[in-house]
Order: sequence, then C-alpha cells, then structure tokens
Amino acid sequence: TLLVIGANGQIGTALLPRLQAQFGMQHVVAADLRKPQTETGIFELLDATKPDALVDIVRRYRVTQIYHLAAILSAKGESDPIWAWNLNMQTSLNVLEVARLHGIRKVFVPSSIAAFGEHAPKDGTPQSTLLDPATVYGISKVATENWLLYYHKRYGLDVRSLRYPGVISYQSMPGGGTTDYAVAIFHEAVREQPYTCFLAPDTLLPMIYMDDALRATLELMDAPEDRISVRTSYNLAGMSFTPAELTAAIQRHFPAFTVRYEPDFRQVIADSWPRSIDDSVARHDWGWQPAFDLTSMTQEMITRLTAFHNTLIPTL
Ligand code: VAH
Repeated sequence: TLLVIGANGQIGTALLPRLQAQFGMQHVVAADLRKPQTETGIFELLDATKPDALVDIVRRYRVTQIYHLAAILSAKGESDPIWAWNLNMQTSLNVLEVARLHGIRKVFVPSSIAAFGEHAPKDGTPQSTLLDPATVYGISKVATENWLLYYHKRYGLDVRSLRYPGVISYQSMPGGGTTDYAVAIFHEAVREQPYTCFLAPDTLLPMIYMDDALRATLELMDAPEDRISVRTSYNLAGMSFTPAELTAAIQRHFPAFTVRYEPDFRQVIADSWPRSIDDSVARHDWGWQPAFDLTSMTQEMITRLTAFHNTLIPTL
C-alpha cells in the first residue's frame, strides 16, 4: 500500500489520482489534517507530527511506500518560522523513523529550488552547490535533504527526492507559495478580471507544469535503485519565465487581460532563488525530459480552468 501524506496539498491533490490509477484504489491511502471536499478512495485523518498516529496507519494498511507531501511553503513559513520549522522537520523525521522501523521500501520527500540561496549560481544552478537558503522553508528543505542522505547511508533506506521548481496546476487553489502568482493569474484571466502580481514583471523563476512534475516523480520512483546517484535531492527543471512573459502568453488567449505589478515581501524570497536550473544529472541518471513549455502549459491551464469556471458560473 502507498501512503500519501499531505494528500490535500497542491502536489498531493494532483498525484493521488495518478497513484490510484496506477496501483488501484484499495492500494493507496490519502492522509491529511482535514478531510477533502470530495473523498475518492481511502482517506485517513493524520497529524504527521504525531509518530504514533503515523505508525498506526502504516501498520493498519501495511504501507510499503510513503509520499511525504505535507509542508509549510516559503511565503507562509515566514509568518511563523519556528512553527514552520517544527512542522516540516517533525513530519519528515517521523516519516524517516517509521520507514526505518517498519520496513517501508521507498520514501519520496520533495525538496525545492527554495533550497538554493544567494551563493548558488543563478543561471543553470548546478546539482551540487552551496546551499544557503533565505527562507525557513528552504532551511527545512536543506535539512531534510541531509536527513534523507543520512537515512540512506546509515540504514539503507531507499529515499528519493526532487527539488521542485514552482509548480503550476489547475487542480487546487494556490496556498502559501512564492510562485503561486503563476497559478492565481490564470484564475483571474479566465474570469476576465485583471490580476495584481506580487512579483516584479522581470522576476525570472524556474517553473514546471504539474503533469511534468508528476511524471518526473513517478519516473524517479520507478527507476531501478542502481540508477539513483543522488540521495539528497535531484535538481528538476521544466521551464523558466517571468510574470511579463506569462502575461504575454495569456494575452494571446485573452487580449484584454491586464496585470498590475505590486511587489511585496515575496519579491525578496524570489530574488534569492535561481533563475534557471541545470537538471542534467536527472536526465543522465533516470532519463528525465520535460514535455511542457510556456506555450503548451498556458494552453492547457486555460483549457482546464475555462471548463472549471464555466461549470461554476451557472451556479453563481
Ligand atoms: C513555494 N511553490 O513557492 C513553492 C515552491 C519553489 C517554490 O517551493 O514556496
């Protein structure tokens, strides 16, 4: 059985149906702090900061793989640093300890481009470089990467991880991230409303469309163990663009769409991150290859959200 912790989050919401399709409804357990609006398949309430609650689910469902997708993201974490650190680390360490003690075969814990800080090269950021993150979220991800490596070397745990860029998806509303502008902007565009962007128009950031992020995750998890050379976290790239470039791509579908730029505290976070990522190690080790670029991602997001918003309008 596979356990998805943080199943209601941005990644979890989109990954769950893929895992259910691949492994069968009865072999996937979704867990989160609160019940989702619509439950499809097995759902368990879980506070992953509580080890006993995690052990109980692992035992009851004979869990063999864990996807730990619960974390406080970059922007939200800055509002309460110690709370964010404790939640991100306690959950990750609980997952690693339970995995070690209960014979879990594989563990996926994502990292992020937020792990990079001001001393990492900004363009083509390499797999191995100094990590001096600017946010609590980034600090917790660097610590988590080092714990993943530790549990692999000391206990032989098959840990796997990806440094996700900003992930763009239609399946959930954005929450707490610095790259969330790239999701929120589409919701305003399809509602034919203007959007106020909290980053400056020339803020170049590494991004990835959710379909690519999910495929990378499943391809990494399916890769033979002897292909895995990175046990901290793999760099992963999809594309890089600025808010101005995204706006122009959207305006090809909605010519009247307008954006105002009002940078806030998230600009400082974004400026500490890479502008583009070198994912050549992932390409070499397990054949990573992105499929979506700015044009195809924009088309897909607008198609999906237009359908979604049209279903909403009659009920409004
Ligand atoms: C965030 N979407 O903005 C997340 C992610 C690289 C960005 O870590 O915090």
